Amino acid sequence: SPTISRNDYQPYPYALPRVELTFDLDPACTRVYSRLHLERQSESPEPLVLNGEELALESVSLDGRRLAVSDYRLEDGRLTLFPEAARFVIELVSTCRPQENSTLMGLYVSGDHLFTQCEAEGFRRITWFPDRPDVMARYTVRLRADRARYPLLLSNGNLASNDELPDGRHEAVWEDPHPKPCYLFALVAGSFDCREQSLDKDGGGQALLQVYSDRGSNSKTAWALACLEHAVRWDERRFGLKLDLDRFMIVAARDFNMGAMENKGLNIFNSAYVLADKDTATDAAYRAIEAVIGHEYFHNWTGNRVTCRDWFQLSLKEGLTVFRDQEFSADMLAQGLTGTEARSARAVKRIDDVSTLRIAQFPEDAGPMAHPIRPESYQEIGNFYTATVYEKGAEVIRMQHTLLGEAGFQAGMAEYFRRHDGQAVTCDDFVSAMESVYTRLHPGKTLAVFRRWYSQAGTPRVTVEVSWDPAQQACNITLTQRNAPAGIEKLQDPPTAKPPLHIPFAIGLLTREGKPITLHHEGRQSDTALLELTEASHTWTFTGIPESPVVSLLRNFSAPVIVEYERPDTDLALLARHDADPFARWEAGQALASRQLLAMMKTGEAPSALFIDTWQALLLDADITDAYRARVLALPSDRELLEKTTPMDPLAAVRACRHLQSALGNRLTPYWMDVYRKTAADAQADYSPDPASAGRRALKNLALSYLMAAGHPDAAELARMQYDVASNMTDRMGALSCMLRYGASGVAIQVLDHFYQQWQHDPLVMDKWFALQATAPDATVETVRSLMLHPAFSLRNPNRARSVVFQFCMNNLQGIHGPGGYDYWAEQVLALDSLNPEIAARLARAFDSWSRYADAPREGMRAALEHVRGHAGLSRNVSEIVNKALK
Ligand code: BAL
Ligand code: ZN
Repeated sequence: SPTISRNDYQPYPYALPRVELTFDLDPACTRVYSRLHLERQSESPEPLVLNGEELALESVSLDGRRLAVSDYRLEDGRLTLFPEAARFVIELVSTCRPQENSTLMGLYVSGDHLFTQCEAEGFRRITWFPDRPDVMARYTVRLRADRARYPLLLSNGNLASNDELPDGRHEAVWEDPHPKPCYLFALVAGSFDCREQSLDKDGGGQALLQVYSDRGSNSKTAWALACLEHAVRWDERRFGLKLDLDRFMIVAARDFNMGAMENKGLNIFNSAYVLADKDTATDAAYRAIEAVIGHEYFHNWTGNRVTCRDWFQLSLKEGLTVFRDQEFSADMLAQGLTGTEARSARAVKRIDDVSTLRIAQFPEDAGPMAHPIRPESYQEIGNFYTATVYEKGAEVIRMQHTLLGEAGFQAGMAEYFRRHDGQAVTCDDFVSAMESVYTRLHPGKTLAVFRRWYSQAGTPRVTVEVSWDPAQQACNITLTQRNAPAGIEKLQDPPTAKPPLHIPFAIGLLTREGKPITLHHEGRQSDTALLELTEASHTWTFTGIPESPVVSLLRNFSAPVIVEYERPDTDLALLARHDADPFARWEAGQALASRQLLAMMKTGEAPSALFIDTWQALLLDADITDAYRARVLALPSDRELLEKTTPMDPLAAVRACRHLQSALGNRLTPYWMDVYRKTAADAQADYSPDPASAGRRALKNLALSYLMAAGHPDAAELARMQYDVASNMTDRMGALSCMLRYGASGVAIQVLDHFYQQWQHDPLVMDKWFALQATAPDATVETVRSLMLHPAFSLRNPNRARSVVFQFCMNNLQGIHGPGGYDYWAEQVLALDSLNPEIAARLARAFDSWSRYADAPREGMRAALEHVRGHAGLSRNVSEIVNKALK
């Protein structure tokens, strides 16, 4: 496949002020009439190139004159016309086949409905068009369909008319007042329930907020609508950004490749991020719905009002919008709290986000798909909706927030919109807007070095040296950064030079009693100092430090780096108990736990008294909230541990995690029991997803898992009882997953069967049922094969494929690295590739890190990758992934 490079960008030679589309909707064959009003941007004639895929072209006219086949060129997904005039109208008629479209890109059928997905390059599967984000147009869309089958016809913007047509058909006309790129186009046709409310817009007027979902599911959309309102209010309050629409619609789809899509005014969502009630959704699902609804809503400004010039700039909208949704979620968790409580509530979100970054993005940055947050090249853009572009992209925005402060960052945002509202721009444009404020706040300083975060791949390593000078009462801290080649950089000869990055590195110092020491830094006094490392190495001196301090490093995870610092366990234990920065405090406990796990893997060593004492202290600390306690008492997952080992030995990682969980369960039994009994006391109370109640349930389920892991004689009974009396899905799932993980398999099978009988008609709950079984420790390839034979299984539905195939391949280390695992993976990648290349390519990435494994698994994974690579007719998506993996 051809490689597309960022540096080859050329502006489109035509402006497209207006687009008129008419759809004769039919699942078997939909006919699309398109009128494009074009204006040449250059002096002399230029060929007009339109993109199209899987379309049948019926006719082309130029200014009303039908063109002969010899008047245009049609090849390789491109339709080229040769207009002479500077302004003209092209009319195209083409058809597409939604029913046959299993890729879920373009126009497709899900259930009884029709949906579209256009980002990144799906619009070309609907009609011939300049399918690139820098061509922005005003759309008028006329939808015609059978009224009985498709009573509701939605598109972007405002409904201009809805009229009857002959033969039981009807027609809706939608006008979108906002110019947009075609990737933000959407249409929906079907029969839905709708929950709506009107909202007083900031600055006057009313807007209608609507959530559409499958008939019969209206009782499950109250939370989604509430989240949407919270998101609107939050964006007004925190960013000063107002809703610019009279109508904002969310529609839930059962078949959806991603989480959701921010189409202007008509968001289409995976139903997993819309539907919730206490019986079917867990606390985690409630929070995820809030995050995704926030994310898509926030795109209305960061993505839609200002969009990307080209797809290399994807992080311009995604990194920024993830940062915004993270802040939204953190503010929602901290609502009504102040001081330490608010900080620890926000830290819970930070801990979860950093854990995701470390599990998904750090390995990506260390593997064959490593790329800067602004990639330099791609073969298939669908492969670059990555943890790097999204999550590391958000970290890069967060660092700018840290460097500028909240007020400075908001001033930078205002400047960004002042310069670029209504435009398609680059990541550089964003940094320039921020830099204009940064330079005003810090005369003489720029973001020139900072910009390298956009062009360098790989996770920087920062080495820390600390020395204390008793004579001077001074503490010297030296930070040294190392940026090793990553991904394809490793193949370059000579290796790419990687200059230093601008790393904001927050630190604190504690006394040996765990008390904070005030630091004097850059004219400010605080317990936390922000060190800005812009060179390879730099030393800072803090004076007035009366004793050799314990250093708290990378507070609040102020930069996406790996810290290297040798220190005794006793320092980590002290920080885990006393660090005033709740993130760094969690981090210290995790570091201590990781050392225990690594020692267990090497020598089978039992956990130290210091470690047990630390966990006991955390269990008894009266000053921390349940949600935060549930985070600090949890152990690193087997996947996190695996990332820390060289070569990677998955089965040893699984064993060590299990062993430590059981040892902690045993050694601290009375405490876990006490926590369990206290937190279980209100199990029958009315369910509420609020953070305090959810925190209590998280702690309860954690305590239960320790008791189960320890094989406590009462634990199985407690789990069974919790399942039986559960008033909500969090408690039910918590109990069931403990039974599957640690309990007697006979009981687990019985309960799974009960669960199935109860919830078989709810697809999202069935996804959980499948996933629980695919991730059970004793699940083998035979287990997942038999799950795939279940009548409710279908590879065509991405949520179902994810709940079985992805869960087994990516989250069941024992299963996938067990007998037949690699062959199963290869077989599923190929089966999915023939249906849905985007989803197949995501599964194909499961073995990105194959070369870091010990001999036997490494060779097995390589053979499986080679098998896939050798398959004839691979999609561009999968081909790019496996070829890069094997390079
Ligand atoms: N733009 C694709 C889905 C999302 O990131 O919101
Ligand atoms: Zn997004």
